[in-house]
Amino acid sequence: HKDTEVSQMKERKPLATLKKFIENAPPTRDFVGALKAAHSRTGLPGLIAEVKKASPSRGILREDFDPVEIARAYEKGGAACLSVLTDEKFFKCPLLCKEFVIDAWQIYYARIKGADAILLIAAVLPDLDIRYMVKICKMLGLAALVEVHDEREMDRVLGIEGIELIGINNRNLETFEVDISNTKKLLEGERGQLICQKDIIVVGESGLFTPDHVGYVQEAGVKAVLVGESIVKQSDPGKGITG
Ligand code: IGP
Repeated sequence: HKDTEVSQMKERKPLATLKKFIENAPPTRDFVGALKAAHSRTGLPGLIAEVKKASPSRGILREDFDPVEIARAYEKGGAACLSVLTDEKFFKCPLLCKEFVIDAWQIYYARIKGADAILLIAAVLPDLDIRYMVKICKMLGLAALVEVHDEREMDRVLGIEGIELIGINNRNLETFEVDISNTKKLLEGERGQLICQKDIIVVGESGLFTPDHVGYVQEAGVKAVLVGESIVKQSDPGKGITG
C-alpha cells in the first residue's frame, strides 16, 4: 500500500521517486486559506498552533509528550493550522512542516509526508534559493512561510515575487532573545504599506504568551500568529485557543 511505502521510506530516495509519489498523493489543504478564513470569521489573528517537545532555549516543554494527542487537542480547540515536525499521521488542519529547509529535496519529501506548508528561513537562504523554492512550493501546492527577523531580511523577501506568507520571528535565532516589538518594527511605514498592497499575510511568531501579546501584534498588522511554548505546556493544549 502506498501510505505504508511512504512511511517506511527511511533512506534518501531519488527525487524522481518522490515525484512519482506526489503525482498520486491527495491534494494539499489550503494553508493560507485556512488562516484567512479564521481571521475573517473571528476578527482575530488565525492561529498556527505548534507541536514541539522541547526548544533549544527552554529545554523540555512537557514530559508526557504525545504529538498526536496535542495536535488533536489544538484542532478541537479551534486552531486554524498546525506547525509540527512533519509526521506520518494526517490531521484535518493544514500542517506546516517546521524544518530548516536548505535543499529542495526536503520540500518534495515534506509534500509526500503530508505537509501543506513549509518554512523558509531568510537568514539561512540566499534570495535565489528562496525564489526557486517558492516556485517549487507553488508547483506542489504547498504554502511557503518565509521567515524574517530584521529589516534587511524583510526587504530582501519583499523583493521576491509570489510570496503570500511572511513570518516575523520575534526570537533572534542566534541569541534566543525574544522581543515582540520586532513585529511592530518590521511592519511600520513603507514596509507595512507594501505588504498591504501585495496582499501578503503576516504571521507574528514566537514569544506570544498572553491575549495582550496577541492583541499587540494584531494591532501591528498581523493576520495570523504562530504559538508554541505557551500552548504546548497547557494540561489541555486545546483549551483557551479560541478565547
Ligand atoms: C513558536 P514560541 O515562543 O511560541 O514557542 O514560538 C515558533 O515561532 C518558534 O518555534 C519558531 C522557530 C523558528 C523555531 C519560529 N521560527 C525557526 C525554530 C526555527
